[in-house]
Amino acid sequence: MEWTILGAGALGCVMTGLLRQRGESVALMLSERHRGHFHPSLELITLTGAHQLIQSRPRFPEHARTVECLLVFTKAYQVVDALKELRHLPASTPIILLHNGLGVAEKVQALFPNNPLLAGVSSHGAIKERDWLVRHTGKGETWLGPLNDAAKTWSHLVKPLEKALGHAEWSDDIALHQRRKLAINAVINPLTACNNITNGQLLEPRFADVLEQLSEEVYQVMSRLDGDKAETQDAFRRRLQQVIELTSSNHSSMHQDLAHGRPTENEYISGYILANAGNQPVPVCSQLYQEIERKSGTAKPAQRMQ
Ligand code: KPL
Repeated sequence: MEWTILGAGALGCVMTGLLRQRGESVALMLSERHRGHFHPSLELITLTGAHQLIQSRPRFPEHARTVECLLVFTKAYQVVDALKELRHLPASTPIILLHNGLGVAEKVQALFPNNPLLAGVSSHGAIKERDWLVRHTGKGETWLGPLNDAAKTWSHLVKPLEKALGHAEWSDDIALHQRRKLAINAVINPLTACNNITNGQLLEPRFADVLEQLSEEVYQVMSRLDGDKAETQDAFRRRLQQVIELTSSNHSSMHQDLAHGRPTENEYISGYILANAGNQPVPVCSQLYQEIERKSGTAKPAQRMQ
């Protein structure tokens, strides 16, 4: 089976490299802006600092009919437009969404009602140094699971992913993993983006109060959504602290998006918290949401596609 990667950003390219290193067949689905410019050799800087040239097959939307398994690594706000280009995707082809945040899957399900729809949650670290040069910055976990009934028979996909990534596991409740990741992103991403800091700088005493207040707001909203599967507040704090420490030298994806004048995933991260807050006051989350919206107001729609 051939994997097709949609979204040649940092994580999409690192995954391409890791799968190719294990002998998997991988195609990269490219957009119009790459036509005629594609450099077929992707360069991957591994965790040990080695540079490796990675070969993958370039594909364009007219090849959608031949896609066997689609891994979607585009940003949350790009997913629907990118998938609309692939309307000839066979109905049997599984679509695996790996973006940050929530609120996209429902739209994809409406576009492709018969396809197996899955979500993936990955904590691998990746940085795009420039086009076709990516650095793998951290090994993480990868979870995969079904978002509709048709996807329930696709658990065998984790085997090759586990070989390539070190860890990959199937979860029948992938939505819980997505919400847990979103809770972390809803704290780290807007705070680092608004304050122009690395993830690790969040542990400086000057951010202690705002970090505590935002964590509390996010925990209260998300734990209500998780119901009896909710983690304790202490467990959430420990997990947050661990992610901050593990990614301390990273700039969060939202920080990078703002810094490069790109649109952000604000709507799908902080926007999701606001939309699900009900009667619970979320003043810090709301203020950060507005600040990100204001700061990213200059990002042009034309920059939305990778
Ligand atoms: O997922 C991330 C992101 O930046 O989007 C974290 C975990 C915060 C790492 O930077």
